[in-house]
Amino acid sequence: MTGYSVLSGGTVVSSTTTVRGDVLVKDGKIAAVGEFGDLPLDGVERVDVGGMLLVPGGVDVHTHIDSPMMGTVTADDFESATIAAAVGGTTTVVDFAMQPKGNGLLESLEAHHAKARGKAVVDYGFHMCITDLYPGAVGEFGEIVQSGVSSFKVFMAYRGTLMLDDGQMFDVLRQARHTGGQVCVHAENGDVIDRLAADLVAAGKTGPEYHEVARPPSTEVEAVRRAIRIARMADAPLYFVHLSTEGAVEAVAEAQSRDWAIAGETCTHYLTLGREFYDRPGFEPAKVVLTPPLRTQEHRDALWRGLRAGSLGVVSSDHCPFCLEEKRRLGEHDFRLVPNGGPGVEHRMLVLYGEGVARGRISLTKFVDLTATTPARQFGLTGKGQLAPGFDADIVVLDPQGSTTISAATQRQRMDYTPYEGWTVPGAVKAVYSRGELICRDGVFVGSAGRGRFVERAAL
Ligand code: DUC
Ligand code: ZN
Ligand code: ZN
Repeated sequence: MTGYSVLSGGTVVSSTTTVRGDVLVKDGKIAAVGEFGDLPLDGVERVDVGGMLLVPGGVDVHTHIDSPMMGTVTADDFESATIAAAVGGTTTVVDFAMQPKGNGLLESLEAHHAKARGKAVVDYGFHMCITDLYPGAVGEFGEIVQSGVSSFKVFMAYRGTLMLDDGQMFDVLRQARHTGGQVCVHAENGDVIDRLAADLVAAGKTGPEYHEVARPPSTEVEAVRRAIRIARMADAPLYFVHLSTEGAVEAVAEAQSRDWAIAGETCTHYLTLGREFYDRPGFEPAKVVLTPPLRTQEHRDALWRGLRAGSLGVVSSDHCPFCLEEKRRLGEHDFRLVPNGGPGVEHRMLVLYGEGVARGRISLTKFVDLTATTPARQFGLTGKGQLAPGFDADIVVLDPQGSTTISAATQRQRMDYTPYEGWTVPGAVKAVYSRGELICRDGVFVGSAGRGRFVERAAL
């Protein structure tokens, strides 16, 4: 027994190349990538992956697992969310550790660690989500970054609960830069949204379909442009989460053309689902009470262009699951109370493969770049996101001839719906390896709870 195993005869995809080859694995790491067919590999366990694509395990840098939000808690715990991630081909998540108002940053972070420990089935990291910048809070940034949590998230919306004002955002940016952390921002003009929403409710427009009306594209674009200016004043890099509009892509591209350290992500649903969802009858639109909301085709086209041009570098899921029944319980009579978010970690890889690669919108190498390589690099996951010697052997065996039908009845995320109900997408995840261990076979999770490790991420 040599401890080696080899996945042989597949097509190995990186963010830049697609080559026929084998992947040699030892002790949970990739030992070599090449053609080993003629070598006498005695005692090496061989797995035939002929006809299959071998891609790096997905890195989803935007999830909210077991997280308090809008008077409730997201529906997945670390076990169910990471099993869902695994069966969908994602082997690392970076989750938002929420600071409940009134609680300290370090104590909130520790509470989130406790939720993940013993439960996560894939590797995970955290961003520190700041909702309450109490005196002395920035003094804790150094310790947080040193503990491997090298990014923070702030909100420009949800005044009174999550939002920081511009001055506080400036403080966070400045101190994050000093401590080697980066800041992620939710960019929407929350005050304008609150007024638009209040007007709608006052006019009796209380249904979930009005969530979209209260959050027009300009509320995102204005906040993106303002946040870029504030980041420049603080001389700090900035990463935009969940961008949804053409104007936001333009603002980010403009900043990048000036060589400013501005990065942006969009999410699977903004690329693949349209605002028409809000025209569905009854309470159905609540399924896509996501923030920001779904947009028109024009915006989707701009997002795809942004991915191809490189101004948007990451596609995340923004997995923030609330069951429809929970949305109804809280917000049936007032859309402002519907918890904002939906499921996505399970289907990010395959929906992007189907809608992106199979439809010719992005190349296979770009798919790998957006789902694994750039998110890992952006967030200091130095051992993840590539099938190259020395990297963790997080490998997805993807059957390009296969197909997958998405349904709430069969999904592993702990949810009573999926916005992709009934979709059949090209591609199937045949096997998933995490640090060399087979954890999924033919869509069935075969790993164990608690095997996932907290990954300390590098500072900037
Ligand atoms: N922002 C997120 O990143 N996720 C869900 C809700 C929100 O406002
Ligand atoms: Zn957000
Ligand atoms: Zn989110």
